[in-house]
Amino acid sequence: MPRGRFLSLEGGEGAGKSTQARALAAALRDRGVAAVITREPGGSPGAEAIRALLLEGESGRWSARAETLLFAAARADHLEKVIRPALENGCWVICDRFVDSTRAYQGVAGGVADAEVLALHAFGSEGLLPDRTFLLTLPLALGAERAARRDRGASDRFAARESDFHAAVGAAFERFAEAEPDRFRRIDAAQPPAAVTAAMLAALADWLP
Ligand code: Z5A
Repeated sequence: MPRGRFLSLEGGEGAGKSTQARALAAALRDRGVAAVITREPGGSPGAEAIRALLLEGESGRWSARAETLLFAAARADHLEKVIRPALENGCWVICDRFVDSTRAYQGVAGGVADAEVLALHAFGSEGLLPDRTFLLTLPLALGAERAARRDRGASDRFAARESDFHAAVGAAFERFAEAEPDRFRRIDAAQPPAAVTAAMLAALADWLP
């Protein structure tokens, strides 16, 4: 059985990653591709337990180093229990955030060196990277507005951070995309949802049946 494709969606808050993960999975299934949607932090029972530790509580509850370790531990469990088995069964995996989020949030915006994040990823998750990563781009203010409308004032430890932090995250993602053009595809996420999904499908045309 051929291994499935591993796709990740990245971007700042409110970019539409969860919306597009669902839409992309439906579009792939329509084309006869078995697709599994999952997310980070979380995706397996153990990683979902770590997700609660990471997202709840005071903004300063964990240092960036402690967060890096927690995200890496959650990812190791998620990969072992969900992502790898699905890929080995021939399913395509659509993951809402993956290691590039740790590189952007804890790394560039949080001050942890990229080499340290990648060393932990090598240990915890054998350095596995997605086959293709969609970077959903849109102006920070529009993303914050969408997320605020969805969350009606409630925000987690990350969404509550200052706009400088979110700007650093956005700039980091742009740099990663520039550095790895074979893996990344930039998608304009300010378009209507159906146009965003169509752009992602077009960027998968080389692999679609
Ligand atoms: N984090 C980290 O620091 N390090 C890591 O390694 C990882 C994560 C893996 C997880 O939060 C937080 O953890 C995250 C980074 C950090 N925090 N931040 N910021 P989460 O899992 O709760 O949520 P998220 O990943 O941050 O999701 P999000 O960015 O808030 O949302 P989204 O998935 O990108 O967007 P959405 O929910 O699909 O859409 C938002 C709203 O906009 C919703 O009402 C939609 O109906 C609407 N929408 C979506 N698309 C459109 C379009 N195209 N037009 C108009 N409206 C739209």
